[in-house]
Amino acid sequence: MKIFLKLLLLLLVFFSTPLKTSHHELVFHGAYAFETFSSKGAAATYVSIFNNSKKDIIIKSLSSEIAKIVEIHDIIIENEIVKMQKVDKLLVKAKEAVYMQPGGMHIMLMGLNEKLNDGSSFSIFFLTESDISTEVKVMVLNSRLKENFIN
Ligand SMILES: [Cu+2]
Repeated sequence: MKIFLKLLLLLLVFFSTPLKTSHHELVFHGAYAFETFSSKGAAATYVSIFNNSKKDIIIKSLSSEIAKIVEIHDIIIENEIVKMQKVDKLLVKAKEAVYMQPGGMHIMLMGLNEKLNDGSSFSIFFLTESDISTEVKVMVLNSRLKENFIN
């Protein structure tokens, strides 16, 4: 019964549409994360964001059922040490795109509520400064693909 309820909740999350939807504003493409072997800790997610509109758009917050904290991180090099830095507001300029990828800008899921399983998917909600929420489905990929990406 518990499993059934969980499945039902998952289905509801997948098929529900955000309250406010906007077309031709931000388009999210190819969101993915790698499977994790523990339900604890953090995981990174990557997505490409396209702004097809004529105005700059700022993403002010992210959320997901799968993690307690969802942040955008950038990679900076300080005194030859690679560090992650939180991006409080992500500017996606008019007619431009932001590409996230391993080794660069990424979405950090902290305090995972469950293990990310190969072949499954989950949602992240992106909220813009004009309070438009967009649900983005993230595919969970096999961790073996990760090595191929980095090398
Ligand atoms: Cu990070």
